[in-house]
Amino acid sequence: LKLQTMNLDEPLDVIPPERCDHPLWPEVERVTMDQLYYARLEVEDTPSSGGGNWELFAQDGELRLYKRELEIDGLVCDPLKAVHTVKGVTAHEVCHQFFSPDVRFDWENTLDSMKVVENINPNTLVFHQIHKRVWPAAQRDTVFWSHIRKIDADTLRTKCHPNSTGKKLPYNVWIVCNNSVDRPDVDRGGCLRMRLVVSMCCEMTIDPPVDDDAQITRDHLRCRIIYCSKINPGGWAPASVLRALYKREYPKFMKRFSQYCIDVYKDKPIML
Ligand code: 16C
Repeated sequence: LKLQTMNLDEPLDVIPPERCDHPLWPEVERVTMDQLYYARLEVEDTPSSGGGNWELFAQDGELRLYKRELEIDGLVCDPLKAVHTVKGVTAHEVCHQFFSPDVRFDWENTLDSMKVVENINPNTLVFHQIHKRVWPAAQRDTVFWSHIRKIDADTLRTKCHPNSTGKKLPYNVWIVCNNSVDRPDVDRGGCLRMRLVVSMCCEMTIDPPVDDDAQITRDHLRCRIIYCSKINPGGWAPASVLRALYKREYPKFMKRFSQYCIDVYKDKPIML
């Protein structure tokens, strides 16, 4: 039985991904695990392990945003890492809202249009998005696969944090990974095609701890959101406009999206 024909009501975390025979699947596996590792490296970790060299550019309460300046062929491609801690929501809930096409327009304000162009399996979709035009640059579009998964405790212990063994393990971790895919068949409609690698990694802790999951209420939930992005604008865009734009827009996005998740779930049963 192929995943494409499976019941969409099946909980996402019990779908064995290795059963997928889509040609993109090995890339989905590899990039998602790489992004999980990259996201969970602390900003102070050494450059040789993939961390370090981050420059704090915005801070507001628990929210911190870091950038690295990078230009490729004269285009600004600065990697971004944003870290936020929010209360009252689970890692699963936050990732579900970030992944689900049904609610994309409820929190995403960079879009003119969004379409699911392929359904790889219930936890992996291919999106085509046309973003709002930013003057004076040309309008951009993106085509990317988006994958959501729960990271089990064994994977966390053995693969994810070889250099921070003393650290308390989260109750669970969920990740959504978005990665550009070559799809010349998807009409650009006159846009320049941007390339991106984006991840939202959520680590959840129960604070204070409980003896039994049945005792968990929303007051116990702490969700650490690590949002990473690497975007190549794909063609001419003035560096100063681009840097001013992301410095203003990423903090707004992190605050808007996390508040949106809190509001959606505040009176709903907990989705662990
Ligand atoms: O991750 C986010 N959303 C996901 C679901 O939609 C998905 C999409 C990511 C693409 C976001 C890029 C939007 C750019 C719009 C216009 C670019 C015009 C360039 C010309 C400017 C002179 O993963 C949440 C996304 C939150 C976005 C915050 C706003 C960022 C603005 C700057 C983006 C360009 C960075 C380029 C490299 C430094």
